Amino acid sequence: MTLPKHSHLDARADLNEADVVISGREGEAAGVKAVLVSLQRAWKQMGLARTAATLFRLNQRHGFDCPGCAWPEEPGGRKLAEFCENGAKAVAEEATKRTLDPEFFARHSVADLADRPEYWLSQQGRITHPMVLRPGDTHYRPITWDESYRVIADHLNALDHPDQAVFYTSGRTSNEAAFLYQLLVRSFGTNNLPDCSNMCHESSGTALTESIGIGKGSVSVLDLEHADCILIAGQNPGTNHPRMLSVLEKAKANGAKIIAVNPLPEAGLMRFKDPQKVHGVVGHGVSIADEFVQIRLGGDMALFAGLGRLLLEADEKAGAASSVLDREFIDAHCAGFDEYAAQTRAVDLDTVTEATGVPRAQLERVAQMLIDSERTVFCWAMGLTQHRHAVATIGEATNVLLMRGMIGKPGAGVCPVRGHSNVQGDRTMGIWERMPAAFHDALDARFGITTPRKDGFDTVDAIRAMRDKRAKTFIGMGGNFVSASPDTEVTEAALRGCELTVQISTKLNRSHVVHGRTALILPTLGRTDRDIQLSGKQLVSVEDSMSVVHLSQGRLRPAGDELRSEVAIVCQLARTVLGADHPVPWESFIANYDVIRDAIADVVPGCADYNTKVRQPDGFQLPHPPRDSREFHTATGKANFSVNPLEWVPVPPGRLVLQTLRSHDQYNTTIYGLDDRYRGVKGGRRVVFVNPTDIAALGIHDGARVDLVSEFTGADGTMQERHAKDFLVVPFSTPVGNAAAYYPETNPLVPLDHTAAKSNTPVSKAVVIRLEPAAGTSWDG
Ligand SMILES: Nc1nc2c(c(=O)[nH]1)N[C@H]1C(S)=C(S)[C@@H](COP(=O)(O)OP(=O)(O)OC[C@H]3O[C@@H](n4cnc5c(=O)[nH]c(N)nc54)[C@H](O)[C@@H]3O)O[C@H]1N2
Ligand SMILES: Nc1nc2c(c(=O)[nH]1)N[C@H]1C(S)=C(S)[C@@H](COP(=O)(O)OP(=O)(O)OC[C@H]3O[C@@H](n4cnc5c(=O)[nH]c(N)nc54)[C@H](O)[C@@H]3O)O[C@H]1N2
Ligand SMILES: [Mo]
Repeated sequence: MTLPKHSHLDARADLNEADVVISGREGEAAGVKAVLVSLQRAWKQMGLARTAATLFRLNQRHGFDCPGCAWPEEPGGRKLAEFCENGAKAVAEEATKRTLDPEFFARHSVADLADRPEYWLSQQGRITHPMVLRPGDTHYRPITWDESYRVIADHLNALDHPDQAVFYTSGRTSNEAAFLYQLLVRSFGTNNLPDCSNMCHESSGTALTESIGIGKGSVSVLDLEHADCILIAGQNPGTNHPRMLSVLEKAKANGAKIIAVNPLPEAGLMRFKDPQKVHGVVGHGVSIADEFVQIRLGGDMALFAGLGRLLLEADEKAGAASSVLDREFIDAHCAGFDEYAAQTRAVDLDTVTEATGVPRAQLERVAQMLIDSERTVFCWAMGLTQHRHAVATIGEATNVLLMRGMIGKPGAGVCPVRGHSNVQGDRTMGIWERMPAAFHDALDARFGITTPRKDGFDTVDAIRAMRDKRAKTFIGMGGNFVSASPDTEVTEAALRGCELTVQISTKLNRSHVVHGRTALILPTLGRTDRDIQLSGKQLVSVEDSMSVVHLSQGRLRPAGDELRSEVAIVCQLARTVLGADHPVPWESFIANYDVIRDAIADVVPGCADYNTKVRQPDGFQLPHPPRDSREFHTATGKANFSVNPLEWVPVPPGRLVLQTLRSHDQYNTTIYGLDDRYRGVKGGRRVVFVNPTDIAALGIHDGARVDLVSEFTGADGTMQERHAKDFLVVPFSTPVGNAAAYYPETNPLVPLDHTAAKSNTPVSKAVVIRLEPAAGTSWDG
């Protein structure tokens, strides 16, 4: 396979990456440096007045919800500025004063833009006008809103079947817009609602639904603060959920022990300085992890199975009076324990050591910490969800909690830490290709419509459908489908094969320049922008990672008069596509978002009285039967122990297993800058972190320039190769055989068909690669 010349996939296009510098890593996360870095960014993008107007309203009761991540605000007295470096960067990125108007598009052809790196695209500013690219055109041109709705309606209504259209959602969309968007899509006649969650926490939802009957976390911030043991696996909170660190610090002050399970010694897991506190400005900060378990990629299932075995053994040893297992809980609330215990007693601890790389003594220490703890929380993110055996891994982690009765009591439970600020809310509102029948029934009854019941496409299936021309229209409600999805070349070809691609966006990204025959860009308001409709200023609502729903209100002057709210875009599009006699009162929704919330109250479980409850000072928490009353709405009516054959990720000889992850200076596909302070990288992103032992074994040296070649055996048994060119080798503390490099530069290496069992999530954390000398170099060059 030869890689076509794509300069956006090449190393040095426009970026001066030759200047990348590897220096000392910062000893701790956050601290005063974080405040300085974020203020610099904020001033540069927003200027003084907007900086003052935004950073102080971040996550405040009358402010807007931070578009950074889904970590909850602390209830009750919120700090004056719930400050976080990466939250501030996310705001600066959205509230930037830079704008990107029709003249910009007249200056830059689409071919020119397609040659630019993602970083450059995202730095150009907020999009100000609806733009169209007609077949044969070289440049996007302005178009009126009415005309753009007409173009979309003409395409959609000309399809042979509604299932030929794909409606993607990213996780920043408000509850109100998400509810209306799925209503539009289902009214049109399809469940093709793939979302970023398919690539993110889908494995958590699948596993938890099987185990405890609901796919959401069971803890709140207070539970974490009062836990006495918190295990954090596959998550880098210092970069991706920085506000979690102050909660961990509080938990530690209350006596909690923290176990970090990660292949990398991530700065935020090791040391933390709270920028809100005096010791954050002086001194060395708090060390976070009491136990750092440096696990091999994909070793977590074996880790939890090994811990399960040690707990069972300890229970037997303690005899009749043992409190290691919570027998009462198991007997009253669980199913499948005997089968689980039988399998787990037979787990071979040498296999566990081989799969995890964790020494037996440490495994025993961690088991003892779990035994000693009365209140345990497990937190996790992409390090667990993006593996072939992700669902089984999360099931195995949940087993360990169930054994000890750690669900549905204060200070204990499961905590999948969500990514996008409203990804959980979007799901609650019906953004899912497989909503349960009861949800459809409620929609149908409320609006007098008949929604289709056949499951729709998730992200991977949507790419396959577009690739095979079974789908012809792509509409994206936010996000960057082209760059976030696996197998970049395949995904790009899939999008280019569409008749129409539409991106409803705040900022330019690669999905605007890799397009269908006709393409539209529709500029929309973000979280920080004020939203004024006929009835006055509008509020929207969002749900955080802990099921708390609350309001968000932006206050900034939008980047131009032509921007529309996501709600307005959906409703006007719906009217044009579905016609004047469609029974849903679309116009009434635009004028006053309370009307949308009244509909949500009638349709979405747990949302009765939505308009009132969401206006309570800290919003309201959605029901969660295991958390609230130890009820488990599973097939057995109980919490299920899951039993699966043990899987891990061996490293083939001469190869490395690569994880693709985030730097400290990006938000998913939006690149803020080229530094990764906490990992000691400055000025470039095409680096691959490799253990020094592997560097020596492969006969290369620090700073060698290499191509990454992924190897994957397809369903037909043939070996496929994929290439990503020109990366700099950086020695790093990662387990032998395991490497790491940044997403999205490495997405071309992730095979579309390599997905997690049951959740179909792309396996972004275990890509088998080999290293080859980059063009113009040799192994000693
Ligand atoms: N600033 C900022 N904030 C963000 C985002 C962002 O890009 N920038 N993205 C948001 C989104 S959408 C999400 S989903 C979250 C993502 O938050 P994270 O899940 O923290 O993101 P990743 O960078 O993918 O990091 C994965 C972590 O898991 C570890 N890991 C990888 N493989 C394994 C494994 O097999 N086992 C174990 N135990 N650990 C492993 C990695 O070393 C790394 O520390 O963050 C959200 N918040
Ligand atoms: N290899 C690899 N691939 C991955 C991952 C990985 O770890 N490794 N992580 C996966 C994960 S966890 C996720 S969540 C996905 C992320 O996938 P996406 O959510 O699709 O990607 P983002 O980069 O977050 O999308 C950014 C774009 O959203 C638009 N946007 C921002 N704010 C708004 C808004 O308020 N409204 C609208 N309409 N648009 C807005 C902007 O135009 C911006 O360019 O990527 C996945 N892909
Ligand atoms: Mo995510």
